[in-house]
Amino acid sequence: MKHKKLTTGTLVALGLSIQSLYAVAIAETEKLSEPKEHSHMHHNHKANNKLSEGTCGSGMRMDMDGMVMHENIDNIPKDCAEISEEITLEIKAGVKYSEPYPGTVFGLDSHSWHVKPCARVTVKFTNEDEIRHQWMLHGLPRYLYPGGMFHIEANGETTKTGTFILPSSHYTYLVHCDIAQHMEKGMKAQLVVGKGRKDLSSIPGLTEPKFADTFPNKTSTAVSTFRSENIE
Ligand SMILES: [Cu+2]
Repeated sequence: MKHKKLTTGTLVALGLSIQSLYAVAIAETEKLSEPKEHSHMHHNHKANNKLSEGTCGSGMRMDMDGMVMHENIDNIPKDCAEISEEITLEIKAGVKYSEPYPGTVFGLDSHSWHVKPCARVTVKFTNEDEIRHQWMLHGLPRYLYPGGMFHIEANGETTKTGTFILPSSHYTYLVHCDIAQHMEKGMKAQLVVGKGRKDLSSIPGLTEPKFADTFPNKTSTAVSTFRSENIE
């Protein structure tokens, strides 16, 4: 078997792909494990692990079914005296949930959730489609959540569960699926904490889009013009 030599560039690419295309990264890693030179491969594995820790932080779990990123089970935000409530949100994602909302393709069984400030929230995210979907929350304190983000990804028909703890502020957080066009086509939601802020725009079933698509129907005009010119 031909052995592929790893360069720094390859390792960097591998590290980056863990964030975006982790499935490819896993496939690559498995391929890299095949060669028999154990000492050499061990070295590469260590380098790769270091790189992914540096890129993604410590709170990351990943397997073939998907991942949970920036999970926080027991680190209470500094502005919270204690956990206010333990809440589990069971959330379903899939094409079928877009049906009530014309113009959307993807959806969630609910697009708005309410929890208390300082709540410990466990999200049980079930993807009912064969493609990837994500439940990505933005705006969390960055000293606890790198990039202010908590993220679950479910790769195909599977359930992924992850936990995070909210700070004390009353706020309305953006939740979306970051896969190309999924948010624009319906996978946009909000997590309302306490009194929240203003509802976000373009939440299916809740708020109007900021820039609505219009689908003018020219057929009726064309038909009447045709009729007046050719029949009457
Ligand atoms: Cu999606």
